[in-house]
Amino acid sequence: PTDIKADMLAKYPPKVARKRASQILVNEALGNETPEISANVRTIPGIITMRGCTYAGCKGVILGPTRDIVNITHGPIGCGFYSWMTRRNQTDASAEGAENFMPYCFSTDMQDQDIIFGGEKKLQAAIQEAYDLFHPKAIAIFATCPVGLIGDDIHAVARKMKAKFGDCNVFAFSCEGYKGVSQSAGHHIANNKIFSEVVGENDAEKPGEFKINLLGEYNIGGDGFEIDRILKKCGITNISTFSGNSTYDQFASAHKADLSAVMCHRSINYVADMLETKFGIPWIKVNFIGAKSTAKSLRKIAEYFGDPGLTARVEEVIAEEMPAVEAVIDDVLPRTKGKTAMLFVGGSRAHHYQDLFAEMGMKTLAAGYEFAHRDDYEGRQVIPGLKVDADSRNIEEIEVKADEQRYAPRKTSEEMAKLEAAGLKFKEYDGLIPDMDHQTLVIDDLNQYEAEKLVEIIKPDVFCAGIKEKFSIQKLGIPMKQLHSYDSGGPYAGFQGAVNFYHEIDRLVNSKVWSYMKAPWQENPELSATYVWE
Ligand code: CFM
Ligand code: HCA
Repeated sequence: PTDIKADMLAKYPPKVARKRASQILVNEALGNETPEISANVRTIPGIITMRGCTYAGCKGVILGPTRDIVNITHGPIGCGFYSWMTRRNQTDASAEGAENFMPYCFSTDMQDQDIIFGGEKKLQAAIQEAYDLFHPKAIAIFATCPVGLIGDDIHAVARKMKAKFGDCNVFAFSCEGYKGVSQSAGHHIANNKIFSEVVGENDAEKPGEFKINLLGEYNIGGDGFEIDRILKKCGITNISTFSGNSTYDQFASAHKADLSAVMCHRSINYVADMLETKFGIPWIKVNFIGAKSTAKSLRKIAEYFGDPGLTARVEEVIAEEMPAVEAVIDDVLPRTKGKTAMLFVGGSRAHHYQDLFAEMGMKTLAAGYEFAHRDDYEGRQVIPGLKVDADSRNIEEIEVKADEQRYAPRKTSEEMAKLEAAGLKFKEYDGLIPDMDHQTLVIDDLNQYEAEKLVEIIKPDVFCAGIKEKFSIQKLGIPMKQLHSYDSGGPYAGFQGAVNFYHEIDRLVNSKVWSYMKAPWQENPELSATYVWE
């Protein structure tokens, strides 16, 4: 692996090589020692990164899956158009009277004259038009790069319209694409605003004995539906998912839950903290990717509530669901065992999906995140030592205190101590590095050049990443699986999802089609050209 790292850096100019070297790590995690990686830093100009922008993280990722908020992109039409239904986040709007604005693309469609003379009037008119047409519960406004550059005061417009309507919450996000080094800043901007503007708005009591919030689950390919099916079967009530298959009202009621279960640590761990600080709701890390991980997560939730009836029910559900999963494992394992994978995805899946591959006897040789922070790699214990740089300072921090009326610790400190002593870990995430084998590669913000180089050197049996990587990898003759949109497949979460994934990967890694494939220039030499510089 050390040679592979050197090989990947060989072509870079010295300064670039030095910087990339700190983001490429040969895993030597041993015992309590986790090596340090450089993460959440700017991509070097000129490099073709896999990352997206802050607006994408705010509007597309966090608010995108909420069906009854009208999301207006304030900016040139391209930003709205590209974030229009590209993420496969599903929603269930089948209930009587349910509102669903997700199929729409709302934008102010800024033109040159709006950039020159300002776009606030146009934004105000767009909000009014959306209100008149749909009378939604809430309207959200998202700033794109030019809005920040010309200084439109979107928050003032939002306040004015909210006051004018009286029956519609209007709020705005300063999530200009350049605000942070990646999507991650957009998550933070989105979540802070949802926390301060929406969470706690609805104090109505919620029925249910064991009430949780599922944080950081976005219902891609129907994952959230499968998790909800399992939770329901166990008798666990999901008050709100942030933000898969969600509604405005679910966010407004999140403070009524008694536990937060965190799936994607990167996009939402701070909301889990804020829910605890303000309302007294503890949080644990869960992972519903992988059948064993699903069982483990359910047991963790049951352990927290400490109710013998719930514990028994959870065991029943696991016992009911596992035989179907094991039957498929027994079938595929002889064909998948010993195969290898590489995973380069966002800020949590490059970690979570390793559990699914492990269940199939497959080894992850290299993995990394596009935009996760050091705590997602090394574990939460590094948070106090993280440097606050110019980019992180760009994101507004909100101050959260215990709510005077509504703060109520869900467990006494003795009960919490007892659970901890029994092994239930609160507010904890160990990160990706300690879970990976010795001498594997961990790479942050992998780029186009390095992806191709890695594949050329290691030739994994499957490469997992996103749409921008898909075709360049396939052209190298390697099966490629998208772990963002799942291509057209999914769900992959929970028990039934695991079965879907085993079948899909078995099909991919055992297909002969890739070895028969020839690139166009190999097939038709006349298509290959030599560029002559004159
Ligand atoms: Fe969390 Fe996500 Fe991800 Fe993410 Fe994303 Fe996504 Fe992802 Mo694409 S919130 S970090 S910003 S799990 S959109 S649902 S698939 S990169 S690994
Ligand atoms: C985003 C969304 C994305 C992109 C996926 C991809 C998603 O980052 O803005 O590159 O294939 O999951 O849809 O991560």
